[in-house]
Amino acid sequence: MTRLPFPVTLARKIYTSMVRIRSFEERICRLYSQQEMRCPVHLSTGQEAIAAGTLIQLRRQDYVVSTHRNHGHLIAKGAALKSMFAEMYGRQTGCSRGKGGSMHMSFPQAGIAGTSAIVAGGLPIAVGLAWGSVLQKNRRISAVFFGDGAVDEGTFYESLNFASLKKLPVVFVCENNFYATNSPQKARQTNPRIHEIARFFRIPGTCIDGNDVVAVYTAAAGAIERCRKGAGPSLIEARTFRWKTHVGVESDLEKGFRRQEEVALWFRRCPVKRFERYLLSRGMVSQQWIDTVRESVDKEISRAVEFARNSPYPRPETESTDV
Ligand SMILES: Cc1ncc(C[n+]2csc(CCOP(=O)(O)OP(=O)(O)O)c2C)c(N)n1
Ligand SMILES: [Mg+2]
Repeated sequence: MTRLPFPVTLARKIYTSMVRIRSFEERICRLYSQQEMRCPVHLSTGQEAIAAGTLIQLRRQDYVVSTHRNHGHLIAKGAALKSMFAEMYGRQTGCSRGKGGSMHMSFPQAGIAGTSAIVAGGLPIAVGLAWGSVLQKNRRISAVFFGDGAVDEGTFYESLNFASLKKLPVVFVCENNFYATNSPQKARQTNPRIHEIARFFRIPGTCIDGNDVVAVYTAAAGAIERCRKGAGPSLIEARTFRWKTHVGVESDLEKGFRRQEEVALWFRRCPVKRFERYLLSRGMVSQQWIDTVRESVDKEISRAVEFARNSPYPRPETESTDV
């Protein structure tokens, strides 16, 4: 891993953010079979470094737009775990009043304008928000996360073009996990180097190891700085891998879409463990500190689940409000 470009206090915050994302989704896996969470779930397990390394650097009022695989982005940007769990459980106290479920979470108090399950649907929304910021001179920037599947859609190119043309403050973050559902990138795209596409629109594009949170932080810092000084958008291609099946809490190995060796290789590159080893080996944290973080996150999640389960369902007469 690259050298830390930030103080240890920040490293600890980033590590904690990654653990909160990982633990949130591990808890979903444990509870999902009870059939109380009835929405489909797309887990970001294995991809935590991208959300944590980028979003720790945004201000609360800055915008984030996300996808069907959104839990990490919400958590890293500051959404409350209890209102996220309540949303998963379809309760009135959920961040989308229990009417969105996992794929349609929003948390405007922390700049999370919305999440779209339409592949590439978030890109023009983020560009529109950024344009609004420029027109209103409110200095809010937008970060938009999307998968390699979004690059198959025309609106990806339109969004890059318009953002570049108007020099909009947008950070485009492509989480290239090499698959869109079960379709490998090489079966869909002529050029697998997504970051190169940005150059045709005169946007700087970089490719990084998305499982190295320090590399993510550094690339995002450059992109955010460009936005803040009015120099326009950037695109980051962060290469990573999802550990679970496309949708649901199981692994998909038995289905044969991905090879055992490929998945095993990425398990060894676990972003959380990697950063943990990095911090421990340099004496930046102690094992005791790690254990305390994990325990307190675990308790926080238990409280959030309790809150969700004890919350009421939305009343039938509110069916068409908030939508
Ligand atoms: C416009 C559109 N087409 C198809 C789908 C069905 N669909 C849902 S997720 C997905 C794959 C997305 O892959 P990617 O963008 O790489 O994100 P990942 O799931 O890998 O995080 C598809 C095809 C959709 N939701 N929207
Ligand atoms: Mg993908």
